[in-house]
Order: sequence, then C-alpha cells, then structure tokens
Amino acid sequence: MTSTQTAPDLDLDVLIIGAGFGGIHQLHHLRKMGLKAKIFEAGENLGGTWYWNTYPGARVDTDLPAYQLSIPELYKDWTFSEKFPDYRELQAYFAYADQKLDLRKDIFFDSRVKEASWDEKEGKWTILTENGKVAKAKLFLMCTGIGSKHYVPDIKGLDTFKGECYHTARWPKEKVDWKRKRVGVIGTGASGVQVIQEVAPDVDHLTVFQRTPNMALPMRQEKVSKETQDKMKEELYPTIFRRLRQTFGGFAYHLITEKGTMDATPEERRLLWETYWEQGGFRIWVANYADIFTNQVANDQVYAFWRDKTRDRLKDERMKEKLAPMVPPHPFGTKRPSLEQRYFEVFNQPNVTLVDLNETPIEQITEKGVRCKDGTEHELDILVLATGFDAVTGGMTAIDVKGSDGESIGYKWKDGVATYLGMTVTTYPNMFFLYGPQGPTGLSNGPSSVEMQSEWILDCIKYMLDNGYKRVEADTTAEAKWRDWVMELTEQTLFPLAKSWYMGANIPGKKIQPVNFAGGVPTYYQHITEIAQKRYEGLIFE
Ligand code: N01
Repeated sequence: MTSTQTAPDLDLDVLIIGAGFGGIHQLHHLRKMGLKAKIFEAGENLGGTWYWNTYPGARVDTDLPAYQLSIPELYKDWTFSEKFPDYRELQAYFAYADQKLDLRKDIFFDSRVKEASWDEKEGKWTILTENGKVAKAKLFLMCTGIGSKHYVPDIKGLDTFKGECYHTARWPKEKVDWKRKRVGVIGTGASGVQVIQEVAPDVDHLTVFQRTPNMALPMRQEKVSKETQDKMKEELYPTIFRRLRQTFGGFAYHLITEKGTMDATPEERRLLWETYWEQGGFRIWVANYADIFTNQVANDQVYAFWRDKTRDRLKDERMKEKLAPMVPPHPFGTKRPSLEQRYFEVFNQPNVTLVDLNETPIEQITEKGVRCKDGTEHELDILVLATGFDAVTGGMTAIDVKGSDGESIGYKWKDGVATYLGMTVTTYPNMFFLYGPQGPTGLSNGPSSVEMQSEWILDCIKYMLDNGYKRVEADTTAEAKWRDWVMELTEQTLFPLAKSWYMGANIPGKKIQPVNFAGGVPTYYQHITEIAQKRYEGLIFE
C-alpha cells in the first residue's frame, strides 16, 4: 500500500466503489442511517454501466417500469419516454436521481480504485485510487457491477489499424460519424446486435464478424405517455416492485413451473409462444416453461419456434443458416438473448457482409482492416469491438483487494470463485458486494437484484451497529456450502453446454464455472431472508 495521508474527511464509516444503481442505493440509505459514506467512482459522472456504454443504439433490454430503483421519491416524479429507454434517457435518470437525492456531494468522480486492504489492528479498510486519493473506512462495499472490466481480445495487429477503433464499452464522448463509412463489428452479443442495427441504415458497407449467432428476440419498442405512467405509478408500481422479488428473473413476468413444455399440447405451446412473440421483450426466455432450461427436448422445441420465425425474416439461404441454423449452436437461452428491433433485416441489405469466424477466423488486423484465414482483407474505416466483458468477477478482481491474510481477491479466486450468499467472502472482513458473483446477478434484472441485496446488506450493517459489533466475516463452512449449492443448481441445467460469460467461458484462461446463482430470485430472496432472521447464520460477528 502506497503511503499517502488520508484526508480527514475520508476517515469514513463506509467507502463504496461505483456510482451505478447499487452504489447510489447504498449511499442514499447509509446516509439516512446516519453513517458517513462516500463513493469512489471511476467515471466522470453517475450511471455506472450507462456512463460508459454510449455506443450507437445502446438501450436497456428490461421493459418499463422494472428498470429503475423503487425508491418512491425517485419514481414518483420521473417519466421515461419509451418502454425500453436508451442510454441518454438512463443518463438523464441518473442526473435526476443525483439532484433529487443530493448524491454528488458524497461522490468522488474520476477516482478509479486500484487497491484496498484490510488492517486487522485498526479494524479498517484502506482504499487507494489511481490518482492518489486514500480513504479509510470501517466498512467497504464493492458495487462494481457485471460489466466494469471490458474485454479486448488479443488479436494480432490490433494496434496497427489506421482507421478508428472503439470498444463498445469505451465509446468516445465526442460524436463518431459512421455515415457512408465502411464499418466492421466484431461480436454479436447484446452490444453487437444494438450497434449493428443502429448503424446499418447509414453506412457505406457493414461487415459483421460473427462467431456465435445471437438468438435475439423482438423488442417491440413503444412510446409510453406520461399519463399512462402517472396512472400506473399510483395503482400499479408498488405491486410491480414487490412482484419483482417473486419472479425467477426479477422481471414483471415469471417462468411457468406448473407444467413442463411437453405436458402442454402443441397448440397450447404454439399459442403461448405466438402471444409472447407479439408482446416482445424477454418473455419467451424468462416467462416460458421452466424446463426449457433443464430439458433438452423442451429446449429444442422453443429453439425450433425461434429459428423458424427468424428464418422467415431473412431472404438469403446462407444468411438463414448462419443466423438461425437448423441445428442450434447451444441450447436456447443458455447464452443471453438480445432484444432486437431490426437486427435480422440488416442482413437482407446488399451492402452487408456476414463473416463466419468459425469458417474463416481472423488472422490479423492490418492497417486497412481485418484479414481472415481465407485470405480476404475486409477494408474498414471504423472497427467496433463488441467483444464484451470479463463479466461479474472482473470488476472486483481488477482491484488489488487484500483481506485479513494479505491475499489478493484475484489470487484467491484463481481456481474458482467462492462467496457466502453472493455478498461476502471469508478473509475479507467488513466487506460486502452486490450484483456480483454467486448472486442471481446475470440471470436477473439489474435493479431488482441490486435492491434486494442492498437492503439485506443495509439490514446486516444495522444489526452490527445495534449489537455493538465491529467486525463481520463469513464462516468458511458456510461459504463452502454456498459455493456447492451454486455449482449444483447450474449442473442441473443446460447452462454448462454454452460457452458464455455466465460460465466465465468468454475470457481465455478464466476458470470455467457458473458465476451466477441459478435458483432464481424468489429462492434466493427467501434464503437470504431466512439467514437474516436466524441472526445472520453463517456470518461471524465480533
Ligand atoms: O458481450 P458478450 P456484450 N473474436 O460477451 C464475440 C449486458 N449488456 O457486450 O459468442 C471474435 O455477450 C463473442 O463471440 P462468442 C448483457 O447482460 C446489456 O454484447 O463468444 N469474436 C460475442 O459475440 C450482456 O449479455 C445490454 O462466440 C469475439 C461478443 O464478442 C452483457 O452485457 C447491452 C471474440 C461478446 O458478446 C455482455 O454483452 C449490452 C474474438 N476474439 C450489454 N471475443 C442491454 O441491456 C469475443 N467475441 C441492451
């Protein structure tokens, strides 16, 4: 730890990393509890993921009103314009939250944390930023989110490209002009799909480098009037916000558990899926028969439905097979499907090339563009890397967080993640995290999970204060049991069959293992609530 003086105003009760949904929820409530709390935030403004992800077409895939905090003084006076708001509106929402809750006075922007270490004697964490700020705090909360460490693949020659090159999660704040340019996009995950459909109408030529097709679902975007929202706020919002903890993915709709896919008649299944298709959103993924995640036969049925619908939108036989192959590349829904607005129609445009990287991998990036193994050099003016994140754990392991034994968390997790309840880690006393590994996280709607865990952590802190405890740490046996449960839940599903960030499989060399709790939000919520009722069983207080 660098020896730098701690400013007196940074001797805190709580230091939080990150001013996204999690960080601001914590800050607001900790201050209400009378605690001295501050946030270190790497960006120059609030918003977390919505500060960084400003690529063309970036918008959220959760429909109104589930993608916001359920704090009444926030939602009562705020109006979104569309069912699926874009990044500009989400940034405006955070600016509004900032002003309404008076947050900024307790946030240090442009303050990327590089180290944090626990001092047993002092009973405090020391947290150090890259630009030399030092805070000491009794409690340390990591609200780093699932996508704060973007992933740039190690492709030969990447730094030799003479055109413009941007990762979607580091999109420049100044305007990028793609009109009448030759644009290439590597990656067809949620970010890739959105960029592709947004830029396609304006480019001279678009080249999409695809490794795995995205089983994208229709979004069915709609404008939503202020009157509609105001009416819903009074009558429905509190019910919907409560409902978010009763559904598998923390959305306003739930998996069907009463019967399996094959127990339904073909007509019944078809009508359900047709209805979902027309309604749009994630329904066909997270409001489907629950056994699509465990039963290959059931999964094949829903894949076939999706494939046929998608192929109908494509004109060219090759495009049909590349984008919606007859044989699924992985079980439906075991990689996150995107929501799309006109994605598949892009591939009917004459000026769009789809390069299948399984047939002809990228050999190297050249000064002019991308050269593939078949010898073709795809010349480009702009290269977009929509290559994702070292998701869920990456934001935490990017920081040298040293616990009571001096071991860095990245080292501790090198052979696999272990946490207790997806919120604490043994040997890291007085440290909590939310929306991270081994919680419902990537399998759930962000704000739903964030609020559920944030409230639990706040209650736990209150319990410590009420009982005069100064130190809390997860018990090793409790942690091992939690890890085993997380593994077991995923092993019962088809998720391990996909090479996805859900399994840590998108980052070369990363341990392949489930990073999310696959038991669903209600099971998770019930479990953590019972743990709290049992005086936080599995946590050791001193
Ligand atoms: O990242 P991804 P993302 N050569 O990892 C490909 C959230 N999010 O930023 O699938 C060539 O999903 C990779 O190929 P493959 C959301 O939770 C939400 O799109 O590994 N290609 C894949 O196609 C989401 O799930 C929203 O075969 C390479 C792509 O890059 C998560 O963030 C919007 C490659 C990466 O896809 C991540 O989404 C955006 C290589 N070396 C993000 N390396 C919304 O709510 C990787 N790829 C709308």
